[in-house]
Amino acid sequence: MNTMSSDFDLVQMNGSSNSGGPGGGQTGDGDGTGFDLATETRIKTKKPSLYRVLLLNDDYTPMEFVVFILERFFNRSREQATRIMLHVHQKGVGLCGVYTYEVAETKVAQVLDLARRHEHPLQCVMEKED
Ligand code: TYC
Repeated sequence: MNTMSSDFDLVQMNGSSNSGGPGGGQTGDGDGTGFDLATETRIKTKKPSLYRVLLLNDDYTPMEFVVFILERFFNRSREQATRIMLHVHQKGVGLCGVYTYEVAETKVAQVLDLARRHEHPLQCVMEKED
């Protein structure tokens, strides 16, 4: 699944008096016909949307398992992982990291898969940043 647009879509702009923008372009009545048939190809760059990956608290998943998850899938140090785990334990929800769509989706799937294989009810979700 891919809902993101590319960072490097090529946009063809046919018509007269295109100007400016990344990549520049060629304009002008080069053939003496009085028509400007310049074609500009510019590189359209767009920042990808970002998604928060969140862990949810529950009463059964062992604290050490949550710390392990944060170390393994979210590249956290033992100290960071412990702090995040305790935050989730106390507040009910906590931030693991912020990623592009497919990376976030993969991390959620990895967490849910490992939790399910260990028969822990740990829940992990992603939400779009504004
Ligand atoms: N509340 C769990 C316990 O007391 C620990 C826990 C922390 C569970 C964070 C899930 O996302 C979680 N064992």
